[in-house]
Amino acid sequence: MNLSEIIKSEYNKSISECTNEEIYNALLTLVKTMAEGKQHKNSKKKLYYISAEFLIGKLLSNNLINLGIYDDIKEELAKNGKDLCEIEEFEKEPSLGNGGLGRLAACFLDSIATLGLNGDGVGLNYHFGLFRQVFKNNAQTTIPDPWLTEKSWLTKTDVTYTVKFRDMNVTSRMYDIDVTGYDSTTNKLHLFDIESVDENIVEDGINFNKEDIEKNLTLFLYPDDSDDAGRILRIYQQYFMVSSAAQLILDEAVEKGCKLYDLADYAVIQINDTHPTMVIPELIRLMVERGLEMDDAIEAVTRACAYTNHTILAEALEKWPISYLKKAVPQLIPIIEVLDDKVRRKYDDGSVYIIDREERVHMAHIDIHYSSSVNGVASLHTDILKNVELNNFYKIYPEKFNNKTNGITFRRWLIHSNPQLTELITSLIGDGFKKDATELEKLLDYKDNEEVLNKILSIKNTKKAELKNALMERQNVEINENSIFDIQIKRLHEYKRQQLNALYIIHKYLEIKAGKKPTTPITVIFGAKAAPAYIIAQDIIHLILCLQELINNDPEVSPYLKVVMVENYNVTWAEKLIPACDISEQISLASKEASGTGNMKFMLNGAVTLGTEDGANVEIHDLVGDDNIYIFGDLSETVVERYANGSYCAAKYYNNNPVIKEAVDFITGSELMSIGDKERLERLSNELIGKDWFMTFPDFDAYVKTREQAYADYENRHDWAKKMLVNIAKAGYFSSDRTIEEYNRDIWKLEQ
Ligand code: CR6
Repeated sequence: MNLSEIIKSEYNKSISECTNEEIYNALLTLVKTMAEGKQHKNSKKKLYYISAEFLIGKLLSNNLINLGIYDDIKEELAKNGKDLCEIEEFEKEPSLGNGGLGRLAACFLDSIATLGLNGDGVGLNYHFGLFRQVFKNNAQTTIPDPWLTEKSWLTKTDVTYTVKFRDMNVTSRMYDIDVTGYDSTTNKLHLFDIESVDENIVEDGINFNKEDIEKNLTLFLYPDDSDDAGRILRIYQQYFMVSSAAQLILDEAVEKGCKLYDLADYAVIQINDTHPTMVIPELIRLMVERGLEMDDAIEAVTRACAYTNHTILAEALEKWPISYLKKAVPQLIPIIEVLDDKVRRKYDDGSVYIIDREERVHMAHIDIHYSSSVNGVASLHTDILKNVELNNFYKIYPEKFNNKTNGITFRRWLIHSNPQLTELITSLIGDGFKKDATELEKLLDYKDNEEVLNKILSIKNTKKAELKNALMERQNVEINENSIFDIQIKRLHEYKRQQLNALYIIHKYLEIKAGKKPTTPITVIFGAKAAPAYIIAQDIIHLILCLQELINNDPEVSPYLKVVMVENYNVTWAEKLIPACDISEQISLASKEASGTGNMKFMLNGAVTLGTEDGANVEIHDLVGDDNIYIFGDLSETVVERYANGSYCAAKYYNNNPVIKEAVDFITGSELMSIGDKERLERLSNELIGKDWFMTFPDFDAYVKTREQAYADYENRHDWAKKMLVNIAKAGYFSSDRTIEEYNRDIWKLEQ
């Protein structure tokens, strides 16, 4: 059935007579029907990508593109006086993720389907997602972010499992979202949920009774874990996810004739960060329950599992007190004790034990001992894991460690979000790059082609004008489309150093006040959510919002400098911001950003990176060369060393560097900042002077200097356009198709 036939049968109307909502619903039916016809044939071995987050974004355009009908549908609608972009507005973006890890999982699903691999995602159906961010009085407030509507991409299935907790049994039900591959087969994203969840228990922002598990289990992603009840709720969620996943995996394998001991011939389980770790003891438990010897079950599960580490921040590696696990899932304790005991018998080194002296279970340690692969997500990150953070494990299992540099799907981050650039590229080098992204290198032939360079600049201008309009429409903020768009969008975290960017803004503001005006005006744009329990992160948002108010209302400065923080930054915002960006801020403290993936999206859209030698920036630098990136700051070895010898003293920098002192003092000392909350600003200032754990001060001078250099170079539009072109041309390496091919070649080994 085509679109008009569906509309005829569902509404008994023609396209032009329908409301946008009716057309949206009809498109859902069309896509689902087409996707159904392309289901993967379900070969013997299957990948299960288990993740607490899947930040999938809106799906309509993406599905139309992947099914090859985007242009036709757009045209058909236009002929009938309808606009596909307006219809897309009906779709609510599911906020089933937090940041890069969740978006990575979504890009991976796209590439897995595109490469025709047999692999599904498994996660949870959070009703209110992470949260919706609303700014009030220059601060972040949080409310639920509902996305489930009567008609959506979600299909309720008949698959249900019983999940047993200490104090109750619940029934999990599987809901499916089709994952269409680009010109390829369709896979599934399975999201589990329970029917007893009650959205009405949420009141006053995102607060709810954390102990009422039957009613709260799948309300939110990452519920506040600043108290015991919140932490135990997270364990309930994680176990609910993995117990459902484990039952699904075993059922599907057995149905294909698998003997439990041979699980690895039928299933490979990618554990995305530590949240799904309990799938290991749960699978072992289920196998023993079904008659396998414990040792055999452990071996079978170890062969089938693989673990991806996404962080070197020690505080982000989950460690659950045994007492908490006992409260929620006591059935796993004997298994975890056996796993720990085996480690203790083999190794003397207490740092690799699963259960530590304080009776806490180190989830990553379970993953490393009991999976067959451990990977980092960028080359530098994997090196740091091997040589520093997980060195004791690397010495035991050198063969398990491998690197898989992250990637992004070009279907969403180029074809969908930047059709103008896609069209230009296609007109120059054909459309082979859509399936083989390395073909983008052919663009290098046009490096000195004036006409092409001008077109690239003109597309950037178009995208900047589009963003200007979106900001006006959504946030009633006016920006100058002829200014330099300097953008930092990512979760708010001290290690990502939005505070460094904010200090630069203060410095620049003071310079302009003193009469030193930039040649081209500058618009600094932020987008970031902060975890509700992360106070300093909230304080940094507060500082940025105060600077926004102060600077934008200062008639002396605002013609030259503007600050904008988009509210509720999400995938939909990213799709508008990234194509419009001139300078991509990737300024994390070297050694702390495992990879970053925003950096790749910006590069692909012709933004030039201003960054530290961290995460995948290192690989971007290698690819584009010194002339096409702005690198500054201390190297990761210096940083690692400085932490190790405990020599860093922020106050020394503050006292000895007048530029730093001036910028920091402005936060609490300037009358102009009285628009802010004194407590918040003082806490932030004290944190910087007294601690500055992520070492913003040592990099400050280099940051200012390099940023000024980038702004100066921007003035030569011809040379800048060349840098843009080189960045686009070299982005092919960061296609998630490449990443997934590597996962499959080295770890999954699925039929293609
Ligand atoms: N925050 C890393 O910090 C990486 C993504 C995906 C992160 C980031 O550098 O690009 O994972 N880590 O690998 C975690 O979420 C733990 C992230 O998204």
